[in-house]
Amino acid sequence: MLGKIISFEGIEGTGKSTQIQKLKTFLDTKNIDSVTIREPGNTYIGERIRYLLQYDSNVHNMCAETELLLFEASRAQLVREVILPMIHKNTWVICDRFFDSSMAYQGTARQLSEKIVCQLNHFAAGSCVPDLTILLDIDVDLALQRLQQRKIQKDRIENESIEFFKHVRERYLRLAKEESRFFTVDATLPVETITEKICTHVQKRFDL
Ligand code: Z5A
Repeated sequence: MLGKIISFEGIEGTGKSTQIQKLKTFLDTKNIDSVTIREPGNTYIGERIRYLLQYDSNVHNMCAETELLLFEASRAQLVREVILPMIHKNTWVICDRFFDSSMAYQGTARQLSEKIVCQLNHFAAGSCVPDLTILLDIDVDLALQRLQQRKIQKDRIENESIEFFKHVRERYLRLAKEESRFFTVDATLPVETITEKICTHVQKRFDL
């Protein structure tokens, strides 16, 4: 039997990392082996790409096409080095972002061809499609306020305009309407309420 893939999506500051840890704890109580991973990253190559994409202070002029290809390169490595081996061991994989991020950020907000993003997503992810995608949805201003409170250094993409993140959010909401694998949760609710909604949904969806 193959392990399931559950991805979390949303603009920054929606609480993805917080809820991923809570879902992992819930799966532990059900005796389901799981790992948490993040995109970009989680392999040597992926972490090097993450640094280049987000924190390298020598990067000032990365074009959108390069950005997309770097996210896809990190994804291709992650799928083959981590995700496929894990699901073949019947371990569930909880992903902090997956290919829907490329559609929302590079396809819509960076205005690249959605057809090309879709083709590259398929090329990089191969047969790996999330069994469930949890979209944490929040107003952009509120999410940015949360990030300001966190007071850690902003990365290259976090410095984009509010308009940029509004486009990302709108595309996520459209994806959630188009694809039945999505479950959208109001990310302004208290942490515990969101966890309860997610765990109840996972329990029902996978008959746990
Ligand atoms: N990117 C892309 O462009 N294309 C791609 O294909 C991929 C990614 C894969 C990766 O960011 C960047 O790469 C991201 C998209 C782009 N860029 N941006 N900008 P990352 O991995 O560094 O981080 P992130 O994914 O954007 O998430 P984050 O900033 O770490 O936030 P989060 O994980 O969603 O939230 P959190 O850390 O759990 O919570 C944020 C704060 O809110 C924290 O202080 C919490 O205590 C608080 N919090 C959480 N939940 C609540 C609730 N319910 N109420 C109140 N406060 C809360």
